[in-house]
Order: sequence, then structure tokens, then C-alpha cells
Amino acid sequence: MGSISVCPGSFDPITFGHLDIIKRGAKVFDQVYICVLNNSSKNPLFTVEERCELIREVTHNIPNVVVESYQGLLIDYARDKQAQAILRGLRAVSDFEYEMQITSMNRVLDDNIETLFMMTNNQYSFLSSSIVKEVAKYKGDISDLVPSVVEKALKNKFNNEVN
Ligand code: COD
Repeated sequence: MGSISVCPGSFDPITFGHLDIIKRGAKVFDQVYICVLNNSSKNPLFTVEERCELIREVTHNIPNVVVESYQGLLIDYARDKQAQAILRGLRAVSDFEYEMQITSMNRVLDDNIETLFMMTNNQYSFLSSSIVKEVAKYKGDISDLVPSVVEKALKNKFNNEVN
């Protein structure tokens, strides 16, 4: 069995920041499972299926990446996949407290699965799905922030919302 990691998130929608972590993770691990989960403190714009589909479209050229969704606890999904690691991205210091909390909780639930962090690429350190949605909603240019299929999907969402 090779090295397996799970890259979890809300991905609502996937940005170039997420994609950078996924691409770098796919170089380190033999297999990367991208798992779209519910974050109970967020109110998603895209359905889970829409989010998975967008991720599949932008990662189809990375052979060792699989995209799935899961309704339960991340740690149960990771155990099910026999993953050695959960892979997360870190942006600014402001991410740290939240990441420490979920990492500690996941370790209480299963201390055999490590959480590993990759520092964001400087270029994307300010980037989040929320900020992209905000800019897209008011018709700002997001072409440097998300892949073009995601840009299109956001345009559709907000146009449909207005009409
Ligand atoms: N640069 C680098 N990394 C980035 C960037 C960027 N610009 N933007 C985001 N990332 C990273 C994030 O740090 C994160 O690692 C990943 O990409 C995904 O980010 P999000 O915002 O899409 O995902 P989150 O933080 O909402 O995901 C939270 C989970 C869904 C993983 C969490 O809520 C969860 O595990 N839910 C399932 C239920 C569960 O198990 N709960 C118990 C955990 S205590």
C-alpha cells in the first residue's frame, strides 16, 4: 500500500489556493482523496454535487487524485480510506487557532492519523472561497482567483439569483 492522504474542505467553490495545495499534495502522496464535507458553521452557495463536479473538472489531469463527498466525520472517512494523513493548507496566523482546534479534536478521535499542513503559496495567501464569492456577487474580476469553469459557475449562480 502506498501513501494515502485526505484533503478535506468545503470547497465552496474551489479556488487557485485550494488547487495549489492539492497539486503539491499529489506530488508528496501516492493517492490524494479530496473530500467535500459539511462545515456546520458555513452556509454553502453550491450543492455538494456541484462542488465535487467543479473539483473533478479542474483536477482531471492529476491521475492520483480522487474526488468524493462525505456526510459524516472527516476522521471516519480518513480511516475508511486507510489514510495516513489529513492534508490542510495554512494561510495566515488567523487560520492557526481554528486548525489547531480541529486537528486536536481529530487526534482525540483517532491518534493514528496525522494532520499535515502546507504553507500557502504567497500569491494565494489572501484567497478564500468567501472572498471570491463576495467579489463575484458584485461582478468583480475573479479570473486570477479561480479556474475558468468556476468563474462561469459563479456567474451563473449570481445571475440566476438576481433573475
Ligand atoms: N491557500 C492555501 N490553502 C488554502 C487556501 C489558500 N488560499 N484557501 C483554503 N485553503 C485550505 C484551507 O486551509 C483548508 O485546509 C482547505 O484548503 C479547505 O478549505 P475550506 O475553507 O474549503 O474548508 P473548511 O475549512 O471549511 O473545511 C472544514 C471541514 C469541512 C474539513 C470540517 O468542518 C470538517 O471536518 N467537517 C466534517 C465534520 C467533522 O469531522 N467535524 C469534526 C472536525 S473537529
